[in-house]
Amino acid sequence: MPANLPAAYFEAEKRYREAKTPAEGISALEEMLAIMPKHKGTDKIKADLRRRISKLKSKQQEKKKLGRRDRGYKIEREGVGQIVLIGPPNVGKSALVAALTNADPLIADFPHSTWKPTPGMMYFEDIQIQLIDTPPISKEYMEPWFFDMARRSDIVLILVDLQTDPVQQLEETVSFLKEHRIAPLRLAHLYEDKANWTFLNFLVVANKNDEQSSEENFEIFRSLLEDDWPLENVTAKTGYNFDLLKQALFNSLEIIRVYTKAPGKEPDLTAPFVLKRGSKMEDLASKIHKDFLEKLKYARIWGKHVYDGQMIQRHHVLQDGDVVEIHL
Ligand SMILES: Nc1nc2c(ncn2[C@@H]2O[C@H](COP(=O)(O)OP(=O)(O)OP(=O)(O)O)[C@@H](O)[C@H]2O)c(=O)[nH]1
Ligand SMILES: [Mg+2]
Repeated sequence: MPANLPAAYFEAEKRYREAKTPAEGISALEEMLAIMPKHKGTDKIKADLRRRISKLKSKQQEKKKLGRRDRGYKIEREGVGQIVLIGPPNVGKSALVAALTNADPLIADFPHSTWKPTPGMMYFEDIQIQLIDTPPISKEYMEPWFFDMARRSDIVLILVDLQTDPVQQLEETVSFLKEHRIAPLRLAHLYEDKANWTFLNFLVVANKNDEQSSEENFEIFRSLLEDDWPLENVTAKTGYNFDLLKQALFNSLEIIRVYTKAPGKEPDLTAPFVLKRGSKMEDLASKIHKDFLEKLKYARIWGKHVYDGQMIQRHHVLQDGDVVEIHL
């Protein structure tokens, strides 16, 4: 305990010890948290205070049953997709978000260091994807916003730690999400009553692949999984396999990038139009301008699955990387 704490801290602590209701305890703990000076030496104590607050809040919630919903944090969408990182404590969620994006969440060698969501933007080639760092899952208490945030996202990235017990961590996280009616899209057919469920793309990522035997560990992890999960492995600390992870996230978003050009000019390759996979020429036209859809006569296209300058009609399905010249 740092020695330079003001008297008010000890008064709050006394109130905490003498609290008769969870509400009194929470208010005292929150005061202690607010008084605690901000420096590295107090991070652990603050995490411990937050854990105690969580515990009391879970008690309080049991009492209230379903009280009014705390809207909590709502993170504005930015970029072409939103990915929420979910997992047990200390697996490296904050480290991964810090390494892949411009965000700077606290990374710490003790569990429960994160207690609020932190968004950051990750570049993938010429587009940006939003990643959100979240607090660890906990059976005791989760803030209600956590699940709303997960449901609103495009992809759930489940992070596990290859150096501890990744199989158990994955099982726990999946069953935790299931308890809150969030399940993988590819298994949706197994659910009879789909009405109250949210089905999302899941990607499982094994972090801390930086031990000597880690490739082997990863193969063992893969072989131990009962289900055929989409899997990647990375090392947040070194950036190992980040390219593969970014590509996998882009693929899971199921989007394509299409570039436009004016006749006789070079294409503008700096600002792609982003469309859902399977989109047609007419979808691009209406995205550019509402009048274009009506006026569209034909287009010429350059890309992997066409010959250069091929003429296409409005029902032509576009591919990632296509360059299109629109004729009105
Ligand atoms: N060896 C190794 N350690 C890592 C790696 N990534 C993160 N760590 C360490 O793991 C610990 C936990 O990292 P965090 O990013 O704080 O983990 P977290 O999942 O955000 O933890 P909570 O917020 O408590 O849930 C820290 O000591 C990190 O330095 C990695 O790739 N390799
Ligand atoms: Mg964290």
